[in-house]
Amino acid sequence: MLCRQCEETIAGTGCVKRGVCGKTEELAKSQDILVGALIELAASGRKGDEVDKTMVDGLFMTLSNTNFDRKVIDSQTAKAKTLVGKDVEIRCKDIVSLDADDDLRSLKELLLFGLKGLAAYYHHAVVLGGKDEAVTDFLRKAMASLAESRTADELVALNMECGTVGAACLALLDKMNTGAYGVPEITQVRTGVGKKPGILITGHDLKDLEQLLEQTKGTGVDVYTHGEMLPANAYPAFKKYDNLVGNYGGAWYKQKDEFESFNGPIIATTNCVLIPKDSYRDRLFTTGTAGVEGVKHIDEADGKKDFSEVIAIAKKCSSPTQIDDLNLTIGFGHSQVLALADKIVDAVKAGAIKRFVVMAGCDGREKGREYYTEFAQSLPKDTVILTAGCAKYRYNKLDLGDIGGIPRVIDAGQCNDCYSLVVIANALAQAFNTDVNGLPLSFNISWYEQKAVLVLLTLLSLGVKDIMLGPRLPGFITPGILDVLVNTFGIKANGTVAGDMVILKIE
Ligand code: SF4
Ligand code: SF3
Repeated sequence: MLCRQCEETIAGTGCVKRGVCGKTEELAKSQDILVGALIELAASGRKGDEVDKTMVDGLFMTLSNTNFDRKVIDSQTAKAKTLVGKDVEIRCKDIVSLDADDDLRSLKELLLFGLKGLAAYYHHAVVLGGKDEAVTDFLRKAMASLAESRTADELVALNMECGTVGAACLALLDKMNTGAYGVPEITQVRTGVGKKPGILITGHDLKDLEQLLEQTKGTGVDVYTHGEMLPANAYPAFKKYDNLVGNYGGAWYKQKDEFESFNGPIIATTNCVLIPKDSYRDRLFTTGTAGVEGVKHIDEADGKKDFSEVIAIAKKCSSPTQIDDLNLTIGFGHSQVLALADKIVDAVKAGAIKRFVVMAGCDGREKGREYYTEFAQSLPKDTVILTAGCAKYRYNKLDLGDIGGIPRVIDAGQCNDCYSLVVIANALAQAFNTDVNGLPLSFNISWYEQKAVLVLLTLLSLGVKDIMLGPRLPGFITPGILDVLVNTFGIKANGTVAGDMVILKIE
């Protein structure tokens, strides 16, 4: 195996025997074959809802920390092959075989990983009834291009198009989320625990949360959010449930400890799910594209998921062991921030806010990521952090205060809500009659998986320059392609983990 699609890949170059994530050689092979089959499906020219669903689900399943169940991956491959209509010979049996030339291969990997992120975000929108043929048309076109001979210029253009389509997809997702559950409101979320038994729900899928809240109503079982589900607490549709009592724990990589101490069942709706410890394996459930071999999976039937088994287990469990008891302020989607826009613009004009720093993206387990906590702490007091994604867990429990009532950490939500950051940045640019690069705005993005690759391509396609990317540059980027990223977009590596630190200084 050679997998280097995430930031934690071994030595920054590639997992070869077993993934840091726990992926085995056999599973990696199955996933490569699935990606190959999806490329063949795209190249076959077939279209239609079934083709698109197979493509979107299949790509999402191969995202880091999403599906560790080889049977599920192999059956998705079989679906793709059936749709192609013949026993296809899969040309791309592993990612490295995409191209002989290192730079071309690097650009194809960048595209493939961006497409995985795009498929994942599109999946979230589709769950809520969203549809945009521009996304699925592009997915098919770009997947097919991976098996073709393309020049570097053509591949750069496809990567930029991936970012542009990504922006449209994130806008669609924003529309679906707010259409279904209302506009997020500024909300205080408690992290302490109650005395009742609880169910912990993690991942990004809001529809799963909705169904769980409905089914746990009046059962005496509380529901807590974890990881990327934290922002759900800000939606009006979920605030009306008394049984949604707060958020438990932190980012995905802490789940092995936090799922254990939660004491009750856990539902993993999407990435990031880890291979569980035995201590909580029996009370872990997956659903949707998430999966772990030997862990129960809850399927959808007629648009509904039945969580009764989870609720029955919860009733027999003790209440969660408290980790901390804080209040987190969340819910700064673009509507809330735009409502505060005049106040923010006045604060900038008066010199009370000197700079905004986008610290969005992913969290991860490496020690070097403490940099993000230290960075947030050391920022001058007249600086405001804009965030989305699980990166926020590095500093959202610090009390960084406010500037004249404007909090110094403006949390727009999940990585799925990165669209809000784009809307906010554009609104600021308009207010100051400049473009995003002309604002007192810096980007210090931390990445882990392929949704972050898509968000990065989206920012580049929108013309954002001088992004600081860390804690380490992608292992699939060759020196030649890095030169292109540095020269064209001013990308900088903070290299916190690799040790070659270029620290972003905000003064
Ligand atoms: Fe390694 Fe990341 Fe691939 Fe897992 S997803 S095998 S950690 S590169
Ligand atoms: Fe986090 Fe996986 Fe990326 Fe959604 S949950 S941001 S790492």
